[in-house]
Amino acid sequence: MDQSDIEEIAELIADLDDEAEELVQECIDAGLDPVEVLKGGVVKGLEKIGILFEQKEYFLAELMVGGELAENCIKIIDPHLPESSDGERQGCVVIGAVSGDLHDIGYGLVAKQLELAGFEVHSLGVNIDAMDFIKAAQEKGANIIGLSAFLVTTIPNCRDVVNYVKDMGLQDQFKVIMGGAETNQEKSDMMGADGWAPNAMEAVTLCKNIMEAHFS
Ligand code: B12
Repeated sequence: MDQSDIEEIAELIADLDDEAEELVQECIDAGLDPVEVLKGGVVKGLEKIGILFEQKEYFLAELMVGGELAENCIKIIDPHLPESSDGERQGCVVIGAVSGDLHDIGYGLVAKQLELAGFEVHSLGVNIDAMDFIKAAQEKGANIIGLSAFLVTTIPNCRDVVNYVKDMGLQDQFKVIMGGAETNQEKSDMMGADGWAPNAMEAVTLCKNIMEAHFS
């Protein structure tokens, strides 16, 4: 088993072939790096599906099948992801997909990595109203509110959360971060967020930096 099998996982996912699940299991059993199986295999496969959707070769039904297949593969990889915690509690994060957005695979990976890095994480789900992020952050005593947005139409909804935090004078209590396909640092700055990360690994670094700069 080697890199070519990881590439094959991406191909199988893009073809919506559930043999991807077996190959993921085989790669994990053979001791291949689970992070590489996730990134180079599963996430790559979803990227390919996104491209086929853009090219109008795939439609909503294919996106749904692909999303489900990827989720099943992630369940196999999940228990093998390396822990990067030094044992100390790092801080508390509430995270979810903003109002109108149903994409939960990306933020699910961020939540998982944050947990493995020692953060207390509360996943709120998808299609979460701006005020519900604030309520959950208050209830859970969170330091960081994580917003996930995958659609050009839902990215602007991140601004509502940022505005509530400001209007309610909670800027010192909660820092707001965002991420998701179609987001970038520039859009995050435009929304007034305190930080942005392109992937789960960098989201952990971002949250650690925020904890050090604002809550230590
Ligand atoms: C699977 C999928 C779906 C599935 C989602 C299933 C699920 N359970 O999540 C379903 C079928 C529901 C779906 C629906 C739709 N989708 Co869709 N979908 C995708 C697809 C193929 C993969 C998304 C994914 O999960 N990727 C895997 C993760 C791991 O990706 P990732 O971005 O690398 O994740 C990392 C970062 O984003 C970051 N991150 C994520 N969240 C956060 C949060 C924080 C705080 C931080 C710091 C970081 C962070 O960390 C993640 C982990 O490393 C993408 C294509 C793409 N290129 O993204 C389209 C895509 C996002 N969808 C798209 C569209 C258009 C739709 C629909 C509107 C289609 C339709 N006609 O109905 C609907 C909208 C539904 C809704 N209201 O949300 C478009 C969006 C285009 C745009 N410009 O807005 C895309 C880009 C496809 C395309 N190329 O056109 N979709």
